[in-house]
Amino acid sequence: MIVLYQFGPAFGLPSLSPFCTKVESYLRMVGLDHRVVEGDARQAPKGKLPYIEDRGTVIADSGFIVEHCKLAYNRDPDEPLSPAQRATGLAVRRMLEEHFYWVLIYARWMDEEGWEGGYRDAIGSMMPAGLRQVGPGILRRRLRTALNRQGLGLHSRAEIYALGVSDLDALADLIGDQAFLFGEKASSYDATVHAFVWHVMESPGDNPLKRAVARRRALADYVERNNRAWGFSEV
Ligand SMILES: N[C@@H](CCC(=O)N[C@@H](CS)C(=O)NCC(=O)O)C(=O)O
Repeated sequence: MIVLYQFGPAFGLPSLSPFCTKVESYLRMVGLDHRVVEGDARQAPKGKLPYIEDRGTVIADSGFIVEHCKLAYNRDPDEPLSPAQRATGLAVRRMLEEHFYWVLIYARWMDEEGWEGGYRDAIGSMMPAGLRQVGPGILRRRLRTALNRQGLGLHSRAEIYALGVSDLDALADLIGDQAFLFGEKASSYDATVHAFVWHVMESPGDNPLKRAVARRRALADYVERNNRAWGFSEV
């Protein structure tokens, strides 16, 4: 059985990390048996979660995990997609994982609304008792440096959120009134979209991203539909 190592649950989400939620969504979508274990990024092969262990093989990175499962178990929900749909799916995935992710980092770690609103405590609760007081602040400083080096952190609060809201608006326009990103059947790209939008909805505090999801009803409906379809309602 596949063992999925991920960050623990928080705010009603199955994991604090959208990449971990993405993998769990995919595994549920394609009906692959798996066991979820709380992992430690310091022990992870690439220093990040998620990673999986599958019959003695360890695979790190959500994208490589999905590719492995598609091949090893012949569970490729993207098979019916046209080349143009796959190209769109990949572009959407990259937008969320390589750009929007940093906006989410800002909302959770840098914006006082998210940090004081519950994120600091959520991070602290996952640390050993002796580190709970100082640990979150140390990680916050490291992430501020990372965010500045990536470039997003150099913008103003209003600019960062405007960039994120334009990603969410693009998603809402793409989904429209469809059940999933490409119609009536879910694809692996839905695992990413579902995870990131769900993580916005359940982030602590108030911010323009949450307001954008509330304004674009298609997004909230999409998440609720996916949660039901993949049995997340009882998380
Ligand atoms: N490209 C990776 C990204 C995974 C990732 O960024 N994980 C973060 C949590 S959201 C992590 O483990 N961070 C711990 C660290 O950097 O120390 C994937 O798709 O799995």
